[in-house]
Amino acid sequence: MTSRDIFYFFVLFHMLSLSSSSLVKLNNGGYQDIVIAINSGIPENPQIIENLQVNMMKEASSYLFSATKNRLFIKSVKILIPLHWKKNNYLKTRTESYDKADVIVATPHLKNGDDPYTLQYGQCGEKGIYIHFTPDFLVDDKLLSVYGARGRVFVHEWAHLRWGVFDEYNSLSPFYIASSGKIEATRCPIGLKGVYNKEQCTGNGCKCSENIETGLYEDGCVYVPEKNVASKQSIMYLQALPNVSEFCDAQSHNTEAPNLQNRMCNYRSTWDVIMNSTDIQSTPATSNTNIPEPTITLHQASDRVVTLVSDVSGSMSSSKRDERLVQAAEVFIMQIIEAGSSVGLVEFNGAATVISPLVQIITDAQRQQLKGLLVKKASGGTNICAGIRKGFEVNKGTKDGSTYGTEIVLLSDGQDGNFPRACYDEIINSGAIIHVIALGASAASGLENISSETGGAKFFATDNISATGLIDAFASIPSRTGDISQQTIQLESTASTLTSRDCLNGTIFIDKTVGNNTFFLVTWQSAVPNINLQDPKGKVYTAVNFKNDNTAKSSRLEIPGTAETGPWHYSICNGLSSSQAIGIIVTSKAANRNVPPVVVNAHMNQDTINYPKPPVVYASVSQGFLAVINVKVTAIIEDVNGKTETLELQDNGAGADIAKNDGIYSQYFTSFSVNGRYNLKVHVVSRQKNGHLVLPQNRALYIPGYVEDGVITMNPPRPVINEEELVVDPFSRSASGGSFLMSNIPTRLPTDIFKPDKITDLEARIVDTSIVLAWTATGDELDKGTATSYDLRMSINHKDLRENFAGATPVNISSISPQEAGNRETFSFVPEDVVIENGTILFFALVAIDKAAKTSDVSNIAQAALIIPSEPAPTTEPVGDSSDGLNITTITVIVCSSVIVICIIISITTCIVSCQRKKKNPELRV
Ligand SMILES: [Ca+2]
Ligand SMILES: [Ca+2]
Repeated sequence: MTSRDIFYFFVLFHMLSLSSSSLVKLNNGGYQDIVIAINSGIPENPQIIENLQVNMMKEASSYLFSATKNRLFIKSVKILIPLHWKKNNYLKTRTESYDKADVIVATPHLKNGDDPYTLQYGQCGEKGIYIHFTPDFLVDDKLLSVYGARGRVFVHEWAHLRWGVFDEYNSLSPFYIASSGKIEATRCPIGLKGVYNKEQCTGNGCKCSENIETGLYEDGCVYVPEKNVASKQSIMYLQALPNVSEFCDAQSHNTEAPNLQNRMCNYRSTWDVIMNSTDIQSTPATSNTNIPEPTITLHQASDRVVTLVSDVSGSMSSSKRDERLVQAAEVFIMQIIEAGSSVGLVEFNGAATVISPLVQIITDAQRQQLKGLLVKKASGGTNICAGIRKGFEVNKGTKDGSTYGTEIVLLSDGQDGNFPRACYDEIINSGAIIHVIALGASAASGLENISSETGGAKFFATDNISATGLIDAFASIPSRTGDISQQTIQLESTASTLTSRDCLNGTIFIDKTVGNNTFFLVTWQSAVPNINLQDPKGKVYTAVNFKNDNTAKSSRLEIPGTAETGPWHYSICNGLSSSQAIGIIVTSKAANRNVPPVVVNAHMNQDTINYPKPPVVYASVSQGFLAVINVKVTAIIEDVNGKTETLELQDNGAGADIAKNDGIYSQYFTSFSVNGRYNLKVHVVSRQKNGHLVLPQNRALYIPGYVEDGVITMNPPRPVINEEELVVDPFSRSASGGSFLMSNIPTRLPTDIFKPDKITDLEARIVDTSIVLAWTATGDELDKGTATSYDLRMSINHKDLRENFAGATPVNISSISPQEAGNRETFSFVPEDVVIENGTILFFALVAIDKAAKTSDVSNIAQAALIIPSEPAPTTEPVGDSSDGLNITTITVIVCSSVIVICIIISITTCIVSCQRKKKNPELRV
């Protein structure tokens, strides 16, 4: 191995440890550089910093150490202070930023409670995106009895974020019928004691009754835990109880509870999943329990400093790259970069040149000044390190002369054998963030690594001139401040090569969350096209209202003030006798500082995907910290040759999508054919008022109250959000999801690559003498296409079916042929050799088989139960006023009077559907 090989080995190794966007490192059991960022919208409050430092992180470290059985602790934490908080000799930020922080502290825009939660939508064992705490959670001590001590809550959330485990409670499915026939609260371990009580009640009105239709406790009934239980488990259920200090393990795990942990992790315990994480696997337990206290440092960003470092080497003249660069850089300067930022310009080929030192954007004049310096050019070789060094030089033109926390936007189309080797150390030591845009098929391979190492974003634009990839990249460079009101939001981005007289027509919806600084930009190749743009009130704008720019080859209209809300129709026609590529890009900003705009963020499950691991596309649509559901999300994936694939992303809880109605829209991408870079772009459109806001999932449990020495003390009930505030106006959004790399794809792909994806939403019920089953069809290739057949099995024992599917009783299901993936399947049959009678509990699971005889993993297990209660009149045991009133057994054996058919489905999805039917919007209750 040469020294160069060793270097690249090092770089590669370093990269692999940084597959998520987090910059956290694990070193001898200590987590280093956990980033906690405070949102810029929060008024200055030293108590937040104090409580993070003194009470949360120190407590979290020792709790974490004991929870991981003397392995892991917190070594160092960086707290990022908002720019507008007064200067206090805080350290300068380097590559840390709000948008890449592990933990964010921010206020929810609707007063919807203070539930801490983790944004997590990967598979079992995969890392989450971030943890969210509200300022009230951090400073209001009254909330300690609702969520438990802050350090403990941190560890609960850290387990979601870092090890990909899920909650053991389920606010949508709080009760279930156990194999024993008893009603149980969804929890782990099952032995954890408590009582069933109404949340809002007084005196005798607190008794819980059973719902005659479901056989479970009625709405408003909650499980109130006993405070001083001996059990040490479980942190993913009730970390707030004083003695709880461990995760549920294989012995104590409750496999029957209808929670996300069981569904996502195939009925494994949380500790089992955590034990298999690389964090635990790489860290032996220690006998030395004397762990150091975490080092906590405070950092504050300065005003934004960005230098655009553009490649002008000879190859930039091919495929009009130089022209398209000027066009896209102009959009960045005129529309994207926020006022107050300082911008510099550098060009490089074999050597680098400063085109402009830093200019602070105050008015439009500075934007015009910078724009005037953009000229298309292309000659010479490619020396990326020279460009970056020159960029650092420009960025040093700040007050303190440091590159820490400054940014470089690096665009290159060329190969450079010396990159990043020749400047790797300088880049890492600079403390600067480097965003990269790779252009064309032969851009240097090391670009993305540099972006990941420095916390930057990465994009790829092809040479397809009728695509908007390059502008999308510039438009999607994140504003790192967390000040969403200043962030440019793309509403539309589309382009096409139009023949003579051909038109690009469409409608975009401007909703009330956006509308300031709205720009309509029309790009063209040869001549200004005929433009007709009509606002919602019928006002028409034509090409004469647009400012035309012959250098950037674009026409721009800025709408003064706040743009009219509603549909804007456009028709852009090529008036030439020859073809030309024409595009339209619409950007806007928040209409109101205090109302966060609806945004979409898209990305792949990994930056580098090694065949045959299936790539997954994710798009999260949200407003503030609420998820937006029921909207249409389309992903467009473009390969290195410009070939595109369009996918409708789903929020249906089937296939790649782990949870229904959580505002995370997902889909597998299976139609790849070549290795190399791909780019991802998403469009979101909601044409009617179908869009709806819901609370995020994976929230820490809001503990309704406690039982202590036989006395029930309830916490205040959660606030309820006004339904009207949750309706989302029609809107349009567009965003780049960055680039990803596919590798190891063989030249000759097999005709069948993937097995059908696991079915995760099987449900079963008993209707008279029949069993009725329903599930979402999976596909031949994961969740694509049509499987060939199903194999359905039943058992009277959950464990037997789970552990030995092949040995369970087969059910003849040959009468149905699978439908195309995504469709709802139903199947009913009368079981032979089983008499359906009072007390019958049956379990079902199935697999799908494809054309190549590949078999899916075994589905979730669905339960069908028939309980015919014999006791008349519904009653419940009074709680707290009898000596054994706290014994759950005495409560759960009491059943309601009429004959009921009970259907319990061990699937979150089903509950969401049924709960919504029962209650108009259960997610509103927080
Ligand atoms: Ca989803
Ligand atoms: Ca297949």
